[in-house]
Amino acid sequence: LTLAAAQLGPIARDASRESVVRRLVSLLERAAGHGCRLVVFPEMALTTFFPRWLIEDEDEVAGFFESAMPNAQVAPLFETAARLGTGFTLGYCEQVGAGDTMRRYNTAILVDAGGNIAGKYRKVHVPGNPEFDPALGLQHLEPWYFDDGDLGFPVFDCLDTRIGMLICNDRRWPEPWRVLALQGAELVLLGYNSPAQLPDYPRQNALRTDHHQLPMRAAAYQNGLWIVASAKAGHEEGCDMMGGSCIISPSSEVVAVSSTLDDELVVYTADLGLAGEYRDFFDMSRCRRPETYGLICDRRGEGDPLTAEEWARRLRHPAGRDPGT
Ligand code: ING
Repeated sequence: LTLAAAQLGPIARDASRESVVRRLVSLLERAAGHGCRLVVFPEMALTTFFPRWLIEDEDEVAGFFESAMPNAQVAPLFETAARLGTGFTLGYCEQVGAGDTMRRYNTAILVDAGGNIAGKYRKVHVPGNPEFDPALGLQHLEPWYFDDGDLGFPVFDCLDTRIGMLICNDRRWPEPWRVLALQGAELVLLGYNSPAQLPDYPRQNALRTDHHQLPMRAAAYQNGLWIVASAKAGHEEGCDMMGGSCIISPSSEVVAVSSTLDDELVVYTADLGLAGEYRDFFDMSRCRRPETYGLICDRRGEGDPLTAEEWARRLRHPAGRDPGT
């Protein structure tokens, strides 16, 4: 399956949807010219990364959200996909309802080669601070704007493969990848907006690219997944955003990577069979021991060590086994 990460350069705060959609259509057409069947656009691909500001003008905030998808402004993208037979994933800001029951999500959709929406994911790990904090060098106010995703980590059968989607910060956590793999995903598509520097964590700055690639390389290997990760990159409204859009093989290798901080295609023809080969190597259904992993679901964060008795209680009746006999 020939895949592309369609990296985007910066999007200005006042950029019109029409101008952004023209860039996306151009990338989709170029990708189809390379034989791509599936193109991955970044997180929040229709707008600037506005959670870097606390915007009090509700009209401006509402202007960053889509309350219907597709809609008239993004229609050219869907028409291009159908005409070329090339699917895509698109990150955007989703508004559901209005007034007291309104919900807002950081969302990605999967659009199939016929130009129809085949799946939706809403970001689960919404990072940053819930309120403006003057002590911080960098505001990252996603929880101010977005509700936590409420669709779980669904998978979709599309283009003769099984696909999951994740968004940006999700990639840094091991759990979502495993939950997708446990449903047979072999390809995970992810968009991101990651600051190139973290003024509040300066010791991480030299490791930004490692901290981007490392969890995805590990996830690809440990779960037998192909991963396509697509950046919103470059100098956007005074903030430097990482590039490094890449395609990662289940072997853990970064097989293709972007070289600019602007609109750029990263293309690779993936052997999907490799996902199964690594899955067979680990043989999860034989070797995983979910009865020993319970703390992962019982606890959100760190707590007291379990005593030997508590471990024994947890392991007394593991599914299908009785160590006492
Ligand atoms: N961006 C960030 C990321 O994980 C983040 C999250 C928050 C980074 C606070 C630094 C500081 O790369 C997104 N869009 O999730």
